[in-house]
Amino acid sequence: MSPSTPRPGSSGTLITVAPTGAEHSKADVPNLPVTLEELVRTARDCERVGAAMIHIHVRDGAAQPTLDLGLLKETVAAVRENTRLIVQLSTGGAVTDPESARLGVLDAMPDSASCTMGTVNFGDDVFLNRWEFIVALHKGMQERGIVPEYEIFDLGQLTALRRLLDEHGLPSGGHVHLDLVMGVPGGMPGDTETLAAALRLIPDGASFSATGVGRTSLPVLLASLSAGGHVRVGMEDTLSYARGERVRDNAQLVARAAGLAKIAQRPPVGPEESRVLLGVAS
Ligand code: KMH
Ligand code: ZN
Repeated sequence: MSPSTPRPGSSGTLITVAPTGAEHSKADVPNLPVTLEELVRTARDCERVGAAMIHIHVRDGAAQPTLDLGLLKETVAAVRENTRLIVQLSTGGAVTDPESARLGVLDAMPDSASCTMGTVNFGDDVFLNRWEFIVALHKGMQERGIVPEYEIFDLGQLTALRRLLDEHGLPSGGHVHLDLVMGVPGGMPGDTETLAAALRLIPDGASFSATGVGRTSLPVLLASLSAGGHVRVGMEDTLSYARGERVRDNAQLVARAAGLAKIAQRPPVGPEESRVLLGVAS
């Protein structure tokens, strides 16, 4: 399969919204959705303008990142009640979260969960993902029927993904989907050349999306659309809509991605079609 050929089922574009993340503070970013009510409203708004999946980090009552299992379960239930979006929980959490709590996220039984494929410098911090931990996440998802999204912060992590699949088999659902997270200071740059280089290393038959952090958001979005990929947007990854203009809300970013996907003749696909694409049970 040529790298620029849209992969199976990807004649349309799956848009994921990552609305919150673990890095921004509510004090600095007042429009960041942090409460359950704000998150549900965001999920509905983003579904309305073209998102099919939501990548969730939750916050506690003080708006701090948390992996509290009760809150995660409540969040999964609330988003399912109010939308048809595919619910993906982050197992990346914050850089300070212990492995045990990150593995515990799987007990909230989301449709999908992230699985980062290696350690990366993350600005001034280190986002630690040991091999044994990656294997534990992969197996934990196989056992629970959760569909992973493999998060790729650097090119060598695609080699690690091949090793994981060779040694431990296909994920639940039988389909491999990954997300290129580009432009993190310490990871791969967010540009077209690097995205093209990544395509050579993506396992055959896998689908991919891409997200560009900060000012790489638009170049990565356009490069991924042109390469037959899907896209992730949201305030986890960027707070700037245009030069000198802050993001109003997550739906603004999703609406722009949906518009560009239509222009690219690869319009947004809804949650049902995206479930088929990713192998997520309905
Ligand atoms: N918050 C970052 C340290 C993920 O969600 O899986 C990791 C992250 C990746 O956001
Ligand atoms: Zn995340």
